[in-house]
Amino acid sequence: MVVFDRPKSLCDVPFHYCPGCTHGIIHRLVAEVIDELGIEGKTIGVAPVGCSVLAYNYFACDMVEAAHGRAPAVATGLKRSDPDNHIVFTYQGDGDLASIGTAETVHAAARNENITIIFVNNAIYGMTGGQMAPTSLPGQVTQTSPYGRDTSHCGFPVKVSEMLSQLDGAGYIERVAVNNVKNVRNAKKAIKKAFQNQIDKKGFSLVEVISTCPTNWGMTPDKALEWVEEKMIPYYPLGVYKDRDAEKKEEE
Ligand SMILES: Cc1ncc(C[n+]2csc(CCOP(=O)(O)OP(=O)(O)O)c2C)c(N)n1
Repeated sequence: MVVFDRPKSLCDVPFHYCPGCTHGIIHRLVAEVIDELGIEGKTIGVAPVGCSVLAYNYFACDMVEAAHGRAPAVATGLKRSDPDNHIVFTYQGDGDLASIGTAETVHAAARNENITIIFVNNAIYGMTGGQMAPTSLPGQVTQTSPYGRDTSHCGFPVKVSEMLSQLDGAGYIERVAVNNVKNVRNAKKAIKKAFQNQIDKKGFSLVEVISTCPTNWGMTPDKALEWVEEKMIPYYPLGVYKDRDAEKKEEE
């Protein structure tokens, strides 16, 4: 009996990610969802700039590379060119989505673009060597905040899910984590819903996944998982921030 297998939507190549980085788990969840929904033939992913820039090597579907932060704009074009036959997702880090790409993200949500965004928040710029990100926590030590993020001159983190949930255009926004089995299961449910919403033409869906970067956080993989539980989740509470569908049902 086969109890564990590689999803068809993941290519048979080793990931380049560092030990303890959770990009690999999130890739797997996205691939499992694509398989389960039977959309592998029509799915187009938009790969970002950041550690997951090589996502086009890993997902066995069509992939398009976007300039840093511009994935929601590229996804908009791909989706609108054939809305009935393209299932389009972006896969973006916090530097990508919440810094250089803030405008594209906010306006794609405001327009209620029928796309799915997987937003990987590891509170740091991973690929470029661990600089402070828009989501780095107050007090967090990074390459560019060696004494800890000082909010008096670096300002405060951007809470993407809270911010986007204020927009009438945003359909579904949920924050999840992948630091333990229970959270991984919930993350998969949220990712599946975000793709199903697109199939059902329900509009803009974004899943924020709290992720790890042991290398740039300067931690072992197990300490990084503890840091997610003790520091990140209290600052970025998990849960559904917006579900237009559920709100409509409540009103009825
Ligand atoms: C226009 C532009 N500016 C800056 C860069 C440099 N750059 C590459 S990756 C990156 C940060 C990526 O961080 P994040 O999106 O958080 O993803 P992670 O690597 O942590 O997964 C930056 C600033 C670039 N490639 N293009």
